[in-house]
Amino acid sequence: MTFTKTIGAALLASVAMASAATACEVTLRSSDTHPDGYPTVAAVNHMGDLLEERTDGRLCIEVSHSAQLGQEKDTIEQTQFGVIDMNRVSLGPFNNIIEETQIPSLPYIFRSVEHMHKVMDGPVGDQILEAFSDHDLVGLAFFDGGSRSFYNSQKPINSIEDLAGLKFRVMQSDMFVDMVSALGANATPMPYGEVYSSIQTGVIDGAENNWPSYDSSGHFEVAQYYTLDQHLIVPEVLVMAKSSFDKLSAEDQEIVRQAARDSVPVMRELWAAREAESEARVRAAGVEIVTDIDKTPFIEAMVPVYEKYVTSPVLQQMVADIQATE
Ligand code: GTR
Repeated sequence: MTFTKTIGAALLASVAMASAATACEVTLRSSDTHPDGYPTVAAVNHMGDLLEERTDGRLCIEVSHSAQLGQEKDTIEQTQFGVIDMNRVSLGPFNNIIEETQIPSLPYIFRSVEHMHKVMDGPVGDQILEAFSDHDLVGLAFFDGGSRSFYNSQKPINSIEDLAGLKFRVMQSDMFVDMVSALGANATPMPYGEVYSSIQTGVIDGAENNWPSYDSSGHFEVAQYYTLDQHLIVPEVLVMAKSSFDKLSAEDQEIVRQAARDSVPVMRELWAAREAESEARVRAAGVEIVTDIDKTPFIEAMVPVYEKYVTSPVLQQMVADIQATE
């Protein structure tokens, strides 16, 4: 009897599991370069839970984390082709493809993270999300990426002069190459996944990123000098392949958009907690951190970058709108 009951229970459980697995009519595969548990991955998983709930399990999301589907630049192309349904990436690798994404990626464009939230939650954010539609993508939501600062394996950076001659990896964006050159250093664009070994082998001296990425990538192990110059506050974005989006009914499309929007406050909370955790972890690991850096020469050095990239009236208006946002 007990035996039969056990088998019965096991069978029921496997039937339940099978039906749970097959209940999703559509499973959207979403890419992320970060490991499981990272705030961006957790936020897209949360969005997936909302989708399942709101469509009675018809729509699901499966996040392929840890760059399982490739490095960001390649996964962007695959998303444009519809091979990948969704993608959570930084705006940086979009800079060379969609010029509107350059504006919130400009160095020192935001006065603070709060300023960035205000802008990206408002009309400029909507304008950028809209710009994805000319590139076979649907812009769904912006996530936090904190502020990015330089780290390297050679020496502490106490002033802009200390950057001279050092070689830094940047995301694959021409604007970031020019940003580093304008600061007097050398830039090498390279995929995120190659940075650790490139620092270790001396191909580059360092890179630049936020606390959680500096921590989770392990870059702090090979580049122990981190200077909080905070040159970038680049938002991250969640996009969907237009071809995958177009397969959904108008009602489901709206559910997807809303679930993405609803994941944003959750992401922001997870992000703030993770920033504090990561900072504590790398400080405990003995990283040397320079916090009192004079940012004025850094900001002044960015004038030629703005001149080169903020060219059309549309882009100039976006910059003016951002600066006017209180
Ligand atoms: C991280 C960001 C990633 C990726 C990475 C990089 O902060 O979350 O999407 O862009 O930086 O530097 O490539």
